[in-house]
Amino acid sequence: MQEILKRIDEAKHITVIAHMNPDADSLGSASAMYTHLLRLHKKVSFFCASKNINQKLSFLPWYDKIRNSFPTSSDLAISFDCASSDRIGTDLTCDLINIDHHKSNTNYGSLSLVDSNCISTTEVLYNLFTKNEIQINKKMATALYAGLLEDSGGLLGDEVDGTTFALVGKLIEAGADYKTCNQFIMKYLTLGALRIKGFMQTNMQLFSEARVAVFCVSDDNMKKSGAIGEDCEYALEEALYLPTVEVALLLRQNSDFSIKGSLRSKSSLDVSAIASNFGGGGHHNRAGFNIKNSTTLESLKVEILKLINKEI
Ligand SMILES: [Mn+2]
Repeated sequence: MQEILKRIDEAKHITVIAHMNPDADSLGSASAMYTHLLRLHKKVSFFCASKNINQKLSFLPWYDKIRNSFPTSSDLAISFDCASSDRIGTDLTCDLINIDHHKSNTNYGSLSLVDSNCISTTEVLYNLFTKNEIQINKKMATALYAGLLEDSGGLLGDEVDGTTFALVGKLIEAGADYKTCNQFIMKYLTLGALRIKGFMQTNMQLFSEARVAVFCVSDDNMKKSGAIGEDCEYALEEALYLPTVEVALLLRQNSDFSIKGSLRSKSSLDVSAIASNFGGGGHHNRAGFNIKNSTTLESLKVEILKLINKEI
């Protein structure tokens, strides 16, 4: 931790990085650090390789500063919530610090701060700040709470315990605008998100005595609904509400015909192990992967179902 603060102290132009298709945890962590770095009078940039960033996160401080080109004059970069360096979406030449909470983190970068006991990367960052007597202001508290809220599944996830609620209390004490976070992250849906959710629920397939739910979404389905990738997660996660369903799988085709896979589990099945077969990773109950070579949704589905069936 001391080494991280020392590198920050020495750097002149620092770029905070959120992963591609960023969620509230990645953006919230980067946003909180951005605020802190400005207080240190550093030159700061906010990078995310994705062009279309979820509008529901537009309430986060410094959202309007996010750029998809990496600044050449940056001498230090800090990535947040990126389990592997390819989640960054660009090759870096400057020094890199990796702050994360994924068990599967590959410890890339010249310095890593990875704590898989934390529910969110914002919790890792909260600990870094408080252990080093760095004061958390309102903007930082809001951004940190946003990541905690999303990664804990709206504080309903299995890994939520008293420590989580204690942290919520501390962030609210520090001035977190939790009502805005709750509204935007938990209750905001675009028309595209609603339409793709309805499509996915209608076309959900069940396998293995309804213990496995599968969704296949083509690029055409995405275009017709007007949804973005993250919008497919609502139906995926709600499939676990069915008492019999232990694992849910989503295979979504991108416009370049690559395939994004997402997995959710509510049983002992570790979906990050399944995702690692395809070069991905994540958490025990939440994981993903990307496949670039040309394979069909159908053949990939069959292959993954075989792997899942071996484990359940
Ligand atoms: Mn996270």
